Amino acid sequence: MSAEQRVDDAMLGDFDTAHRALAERAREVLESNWLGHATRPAAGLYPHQWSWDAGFIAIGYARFDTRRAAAELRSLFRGQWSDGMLPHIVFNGGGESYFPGPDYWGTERSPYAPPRPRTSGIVQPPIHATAALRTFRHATDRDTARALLEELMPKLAAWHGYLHRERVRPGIGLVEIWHPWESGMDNSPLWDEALSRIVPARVRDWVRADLDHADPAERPTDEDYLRYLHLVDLFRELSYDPERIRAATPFAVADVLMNTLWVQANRDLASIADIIGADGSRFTAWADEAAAAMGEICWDDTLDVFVDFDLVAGAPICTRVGAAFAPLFAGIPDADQARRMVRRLHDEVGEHLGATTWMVPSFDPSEPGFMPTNYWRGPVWINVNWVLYQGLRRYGYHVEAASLRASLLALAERSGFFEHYDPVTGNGHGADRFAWTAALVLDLLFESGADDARTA
Ligand code: 2M8
Repeated sequence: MSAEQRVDDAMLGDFDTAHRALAERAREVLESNWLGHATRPAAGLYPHQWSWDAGFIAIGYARFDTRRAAAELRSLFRGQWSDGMLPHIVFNGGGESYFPGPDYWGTERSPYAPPRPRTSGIVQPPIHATAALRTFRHATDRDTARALLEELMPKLAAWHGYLHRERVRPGIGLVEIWHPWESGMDNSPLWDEALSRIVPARVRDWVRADLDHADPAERPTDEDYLRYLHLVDLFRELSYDPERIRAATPFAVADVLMNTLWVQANRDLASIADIIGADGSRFTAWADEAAAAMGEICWDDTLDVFVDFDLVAGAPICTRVGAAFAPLFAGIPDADQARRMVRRLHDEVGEHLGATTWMVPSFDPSEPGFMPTNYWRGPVWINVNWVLYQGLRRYGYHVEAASLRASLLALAERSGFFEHYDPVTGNGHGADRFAWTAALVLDLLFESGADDARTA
């Protein structure tokens, strides 16, 4: 690594030697995934730019390189559609193999899709305003960061406008997803029942590029993929018209993690508006609306967590996933609910994984379908745990937060920067040198662990 690629010593402040080395390795992982205009999640498996990955990656860059964080977000918004939709993949022009690629998506059928860059036709969780605000807050050069906020404000407003206009049904107040890929937690057990109602697509001659790069036992099954493709085929036939999709989709879920990030992103967009002297009152109203709806629709008084709601079945999805604890991040639970959630976390994580760790796995280890190395059906993911860490701090659970941070840093130190980790062994699985893992480890390193301990 060249001298200028090393994380600046001054920026590493009080890091001890081990953490300094970890930060340099994380920085190097990000650098190796930098494509010149954006950061791919990982070589081979994910060669393009993904939407919520870009947000998490920008949060990491924000700690040491404002311009790189800005470039990451700017690059993603080059793929924004004219109706405000921010697609979940912005494809590179280079023809790297990924399935389904731009030809399969066929988004040129929509009058809103840009001709270039080519994109997918669905969304991912809206972490972008949060990433932009953190880029400003951590910037050493506030003028550059303020210019970024001014540039992004109309684009973020259009993105949130799309979500509120097209994804919030009147009388519900929650953003809905129309595809498991929109949640970011692709093969989570959350979707099993809803997907079982979907007829697998009859696609001929398809080749899953992901299986060239990953162990099939750690990926969704072909049956899952054919159902994912059924939904893509339907959306393409409907020319990606949100009104027609809303009326026809067999999959519509108000997801807890999506709505948590939506609430916080609206609060953060209101703060951005404040900083640049614009009116952000509608974003505050949207945050309040969704937070109240989560309290009414998603709080489960028996499980002591928030659960998803299947809008097609008209029923809650009482599946115990790690993301159920996410609402702490956005200040959604009241103090009593938060206390009950933390107690539940203690029982679930402590009992099954040992009292020394607070890392939350993607699926409850006591469930029969728990699979410790299969993607979103058990492994620990750093982004969900980063969300939980912020939430624990927000509610004053500083001891738990400090313990979670220490566990996450120890995991990366021991096993490297993997896409996900076996919660029982701590071994890394999925893609190695995974960008958001490196970015969020960097962010956690810059958080002052000493502050957690002091305020405990
Ligand atoms: C995974 O999803 C993509 C489809 O969008 C895939 O499996 O090909 C998910 O883990 C998702 O959350 C993530 O954004 C993406 C890229 O890291 O990979």
